[in-house]
Amino acid sequence: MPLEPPVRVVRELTSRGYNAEREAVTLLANADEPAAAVERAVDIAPSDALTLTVDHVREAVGGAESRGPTASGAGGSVAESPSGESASAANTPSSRGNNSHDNQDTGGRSPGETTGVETGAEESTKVDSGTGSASQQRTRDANADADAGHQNLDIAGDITGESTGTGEYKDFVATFRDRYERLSKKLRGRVNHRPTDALHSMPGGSEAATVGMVNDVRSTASGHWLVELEDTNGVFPVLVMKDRDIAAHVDELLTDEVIAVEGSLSSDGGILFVDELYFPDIPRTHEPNTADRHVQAALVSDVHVGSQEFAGREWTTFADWLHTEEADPVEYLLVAGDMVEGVGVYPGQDEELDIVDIYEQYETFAEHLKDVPGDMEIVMIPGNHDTVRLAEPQPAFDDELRDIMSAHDATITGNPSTVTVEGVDILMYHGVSIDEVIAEHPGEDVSYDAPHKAMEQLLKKRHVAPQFGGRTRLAPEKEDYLVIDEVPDVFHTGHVHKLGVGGYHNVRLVNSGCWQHQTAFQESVNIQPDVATAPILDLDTLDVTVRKFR
Ligand code: D5M
Ligand code: FE
Ligand code: ZN
Repeated sequence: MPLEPPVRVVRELTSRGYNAEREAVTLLANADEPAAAVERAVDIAPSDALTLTVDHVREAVGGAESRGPTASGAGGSVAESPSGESASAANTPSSRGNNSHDNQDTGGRSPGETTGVETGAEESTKVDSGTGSASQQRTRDANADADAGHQNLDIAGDITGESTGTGEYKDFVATFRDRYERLSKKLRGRVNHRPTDALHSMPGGSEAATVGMVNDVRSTASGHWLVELEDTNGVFPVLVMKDRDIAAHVDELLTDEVIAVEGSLSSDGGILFVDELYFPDIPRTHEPNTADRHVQAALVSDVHVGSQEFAGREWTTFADWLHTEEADPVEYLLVAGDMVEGVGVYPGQDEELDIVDIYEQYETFAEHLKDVPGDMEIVMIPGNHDTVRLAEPQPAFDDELRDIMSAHDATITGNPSTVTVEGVDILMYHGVSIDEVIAEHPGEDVSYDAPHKAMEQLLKKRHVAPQFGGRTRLAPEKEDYLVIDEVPDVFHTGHVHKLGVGGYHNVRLVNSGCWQHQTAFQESVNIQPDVATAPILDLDTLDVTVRKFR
């Protein structure tokens, strides 16, 4: 049993401005005189060191003084750990790792159909795959060098440093042209498509198909749906009859998304009667990548430091838990935007600010980040409350903010970005368009209580923010960075402050909750935020365990 709980050691180090590797904390907590060991380790560490390493501590405590963590009773070393709850969303996508089971038929049950999140279980009954605490001792020494260089992290699709848009009309044309090109490519194989100008010259009554961007959706006097599709050659009206099954899909349409339709031309050739409607979608056969060892990532977002409602106590509980043996496999922390509350984001927001200076907000956020084990890899993208341009794609934090948040040497990238962690492709997107998908979607299945259902819609449309001109602000760029070109293995969003875990065609979907208690606005619209929940993703199975820290 350690003489000093690791969390107390962490506090002590944090108060002296140090971040520490978990192994270092364990060693200190197990030293004969932890307080003295902390003193010596701090003395030994160079004054410009941000992270206290195992080597510093070894030097401080000397080989003989340190005892390994006890194998018995994990509870002993987590004396101040949360009485958290956990639940598992199992039923994973099939693995294609080295040890993958042969061509399993995944056709029957996609994770989306089978995954549920139960949040009632006690921590003691958690569904964590049965690894005993004795075997959970951190053995990361061997990996220390690898950890240092972000070897297991790769970034793609990041706008940072690539922005060329000037906001002029011609830039928007380029963005939309690129969107059309890339999404129509995904649809062209499925229909024998004709450009809109060719449709105009086909004889009435012909069978025809086209791929277009949705310009407008209207209902006719008799209740049918008239959809105007646009391609690079012009526009063409198509009609979906209200009694057809596909009419349900019309309700899901957002303007500016790209679809394909197939049917027959009217006798005068002026309109296409639709028999089939296709979304770019992702294939059901997607086989997700998985890590080849047991390693986990905590997927969080919406920390909102600086808000009076920031759940600081709960964040601390979470950070403390990350120092426990139980959290040993959690080597990555992904933060999907809204690090801070920001200033002037919504009318009247200043009345709910705890910290009014934006830089002070980031400084305080950085302090909270220091509570997280120093050897965790952190990835951050901005959200709509952060200090980067609001229009998407959002570039990563600038140098000044990076400096403020430098303690962890985090990977700081744009919104959206695809982050490859241990071979698993995770599409991170803050999630402003989720508000829009929920607002526009007719059915009750897509709601704030099921944000992952809105995420399914985004995957189906192969675009993280299909609709232009609504809540989601888009920046014109040479390319459309918001197209979901490659199928991710995991889609991670936040923004709506509601927890959602699901799956769609073998892609794991996670919408993080938040670290901000209910705001006056949320109260006015009756949104109950999911505060202090941390979905923990198994990178080797893509299972998710939801942990609560309140
Ligand atoms: O967004 C948190 C959630 O609350 C998201 O669904 C938007 C919504 N929200 C919060 N405040 C407002 C106001 N004032 N108007 C409209 N929608 C709002 P977040 O990005 O954390 O503010
Ligand atoms: Fe938020
Ligand atoms: Zn947000």
